Amino acid sequence: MPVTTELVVELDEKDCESILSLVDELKGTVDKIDGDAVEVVEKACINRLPRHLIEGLVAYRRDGRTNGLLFVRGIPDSIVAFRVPTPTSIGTRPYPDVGDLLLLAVGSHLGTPFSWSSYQDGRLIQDIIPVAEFSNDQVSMSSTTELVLHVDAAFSMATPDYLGFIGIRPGAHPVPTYLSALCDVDLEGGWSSVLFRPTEARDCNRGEDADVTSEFMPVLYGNGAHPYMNFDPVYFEFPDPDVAVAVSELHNRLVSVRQEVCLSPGEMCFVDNRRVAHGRPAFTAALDGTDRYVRRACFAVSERHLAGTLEPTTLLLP
Ligand SMILES: O=C(O)CCC(=O)C(=O)O
Ligand SMILES: [Fe+2]
Repeated sequence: MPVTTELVVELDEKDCESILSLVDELKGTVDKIDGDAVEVVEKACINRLPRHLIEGLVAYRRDGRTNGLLFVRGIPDSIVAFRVPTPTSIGTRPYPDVGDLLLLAVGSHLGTPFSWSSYQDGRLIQDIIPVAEFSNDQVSMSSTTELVLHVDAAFSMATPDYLGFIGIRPGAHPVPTYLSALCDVDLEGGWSSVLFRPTEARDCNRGEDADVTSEFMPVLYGNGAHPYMNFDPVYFEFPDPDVAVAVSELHNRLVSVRQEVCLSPGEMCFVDNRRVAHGRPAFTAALDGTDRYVRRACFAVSERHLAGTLEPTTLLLP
């Protein structure tokens, strides 16, 4: 069971009124989300978001002692923005809408949103929805397979610092997101020491014809008592058998501390993608507009390490 607590910011009626009027203004100004639009959103938010929300975001960014989760609650789930049907394919819904702008207005206080040009048409805010053609895959659009605990873009220079999720619809039978904080895992006892050494991690999911790519990085890194993780046991395999065994032990321990979170419409969750793994159980998708619907964005605290690869006008990586 998790032993640490997350940060929660509760918005009251007045807070919500001011945020929603800000987002309404933005809706009239921003007709796509790219580098320029992100700047417009960031400038519009200066002195406009509730003070305790900003304080919560700053505390979350600064305080490594919490478990790496921040929830922002209180946006009324009755607002029209959350009555949109769940799309059944990617790239067909109006973009941006109020949900996108809410996630961006709040999340941009943690970092710069970015994505990959090949992912969901290069949209900075992606739909986590079941899509028929991906049902059996190990991707956010699957449904019949469990999405195994992982951090996004592990073993990469572009590992996001934070992921932002906003609930749009829980689905008729609510489907949770699994969240497992590394600080809830007991790393004592020597079993984890091999994970702190740089090791070969082979990307084993690129299809049969593609070259296998390897990275040499540690699975756990940073402070020994409060480490970060490169964890994605489905996409990466480890030729060193000691590492493979320890990764599987880490997986079991992350499963044993995992929490299940169902985001209600308008509820936001920010996840420290280096300290908290996420996943999702298998579920049956109806594909009729009523399925679970979450949106997601990746944030980088600093773009310096991405300079030269992150396209500044689109905020996309190749
Ligand atoms: O479906 C979920 O809750 C998580 C999906 C996921 O892994 C992601 O969006 O990165
Ligand atoms: Fe993910």
